[in-house]
Amino acid sequence: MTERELEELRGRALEEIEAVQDVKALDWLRIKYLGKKGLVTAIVKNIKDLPPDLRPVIGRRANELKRELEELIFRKREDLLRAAEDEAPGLDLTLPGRPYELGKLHPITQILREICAIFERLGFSIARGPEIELDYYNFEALNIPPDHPARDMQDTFYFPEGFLLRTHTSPIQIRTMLTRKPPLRIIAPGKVYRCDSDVRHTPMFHQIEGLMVDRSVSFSDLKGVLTYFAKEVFGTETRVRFRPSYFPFTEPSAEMDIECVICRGAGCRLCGDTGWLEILGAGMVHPNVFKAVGYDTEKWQGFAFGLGIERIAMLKYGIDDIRLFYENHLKFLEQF
Ligand code: 2U9
Repeated sequence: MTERELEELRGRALEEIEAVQDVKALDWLRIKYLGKKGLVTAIVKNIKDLPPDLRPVIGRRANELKRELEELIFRKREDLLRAAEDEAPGLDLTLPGRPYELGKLHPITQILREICAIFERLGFSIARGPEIELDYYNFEALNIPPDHPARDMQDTFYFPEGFLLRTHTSPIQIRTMLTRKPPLRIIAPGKVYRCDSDVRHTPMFHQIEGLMVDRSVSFSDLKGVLTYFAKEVFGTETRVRFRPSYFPFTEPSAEMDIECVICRGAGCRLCGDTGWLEILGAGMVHPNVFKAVGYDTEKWQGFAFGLGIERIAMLKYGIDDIRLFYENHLKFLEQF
């Protein structure tokens, strides 16, 4: 091996590296020159066989060449990889965006708002109150003393010191009457709690109650307002009827039925062959309730009503299991 031969080898290597077009071919070149049996490697290995006077100069040149080729191959590899990247299809900004699902309100919230809007059109305003209530506002002020049988049907979760989870939204009306003078027209929507659990009952459900107090409010006002409400929710063709009933906080009391949404009065499984579905309770506010809030029963009269939102939603949409509202299955919720 002479210095000239070494220079020729360098020239060929540089040319070949320069000409190479892809990483794989470059790898083969690296093996050809710098691999275990590579051309440059062989020179370095065989230095000991050269005449002693040539050894230092050829040894140095061969090592320089090895480093030069290593460096060159490394750079060439980077260039080839970058070029391949530039050619690859990149981000196409003209592609249409990926669609995403818009969220929507829970069906119970939708119906709750729809019903509130109906009563707002009749001049009622929305009132709210706490879900953790005092026994006094939830029961006593509503003419339900501690030994009253109505307490049995409205069992709930009790906290110490007279607090409980409200069993209806009626305490909202009590609180409103204690802080406002009549006349008033209010709607009290919200969550309520009872010790009940089956296909028609969940331990938490939603109610809307209403209260109208004025100098001369009669049972016919009650009938007019609630008939309008039923026709707005279930359609103007829907017939209604009132039946006598009992609630501790109203006297007289009634329940309102609508014509069955399935059989339209003919009789079917949903309405138990009666042709009618019960949708709410109502009545004229009991004098004891007015007394509890300090309203003069000689001057003021009022009607009140209460309904369960889940029940209305189930009848309106033909849902047969109340628990579906709280299982969070998107297939169910997406339908509303
Ligand atoms: C005050 C005075 C009177 C609210 C009323 C009903 C009749 C009624 C039930 C319907 C189905 C509850 O959700 S449900 O289980 N409610 O039948 N509620 S009268 O009467 C009041 C409320 C507040 C101060």
